Amino acid sequence: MTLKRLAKKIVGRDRHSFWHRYIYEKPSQKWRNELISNSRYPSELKAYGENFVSDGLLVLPEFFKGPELKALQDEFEKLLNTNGKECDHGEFQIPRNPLVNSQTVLKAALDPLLLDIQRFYWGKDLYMSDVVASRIEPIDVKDYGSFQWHHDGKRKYSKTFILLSDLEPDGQRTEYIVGSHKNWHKDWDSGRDSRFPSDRFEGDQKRASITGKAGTVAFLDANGFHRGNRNSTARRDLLSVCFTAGEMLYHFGEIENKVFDELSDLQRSTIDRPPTIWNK
Ligand SMILES: O=C(O)CCC(=O)C(=O)O
Ligand SMILES: [Fe+2]
Repeated sequence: MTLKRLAKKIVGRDRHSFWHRYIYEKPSQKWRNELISNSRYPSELKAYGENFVSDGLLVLPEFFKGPELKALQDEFEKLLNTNGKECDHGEFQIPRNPLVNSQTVLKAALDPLLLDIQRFYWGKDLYMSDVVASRIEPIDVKDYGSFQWHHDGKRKYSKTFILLSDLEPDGQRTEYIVGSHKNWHKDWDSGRDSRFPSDRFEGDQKRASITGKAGTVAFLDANGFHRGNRNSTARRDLLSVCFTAGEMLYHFGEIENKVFDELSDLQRSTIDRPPTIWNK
């Protein structure tokens, strides 16, 4: 067997090949230790970071509160009114370009502690790959798209979710199978291979939900099994910030100088990527 065929046998039909996982993604413990020793919140960062690494999911209740939360909610409402696009089934999305041109959004998305938790997870420098915001109205619909069990088909790919509305345990929540971020999905080529029937994780002890008051922040690795839920309980407003160390970068379009100028060096290097590695 040739080396190429052997590699194919190991990694399946994965067009990203194992280089992605073992070279782009491999965390460095030394790098993590330095991150902690340079942090203003070393003990929190270590505890949160280790939790995220072991579970693939971490929830920080009411991280944003008071005026900071109100500013973020007002900005979401404003951007939804000016730039929101209606999708199917009472779903509205704000595209990435207006989001990356909002100082209020970037301040929260790249908050120093939240960013460091993501950096700890990857154990190396990373990029903000994408940012999306959505409102889902309370509607009962059959499972579709991300509202069915799936993984994102990108291998390791982490997200920071910022809840902008209260989300009850029976609400339009995201569910996650704790620990499933370590899975190696051997055969997937299309969205279809990465989606699963609704009863796939029924009764699973490791099934957890992202819920809480507005301002709650959750971290998840979308390589793990997860799903959104649609039902008629209450509206959900969500800001979702995506991170990667190497591949899967989405084109933000122009970022205005006045927005860029307000950022720290670390925040700038997180959103500013060489054009050659843009994915879309
Ligand atoms: O909307 C949701 O709760 C699910 C979102 C999702 O699957 C994702 O961001 O990867
Ligand atoms: Fe997903």
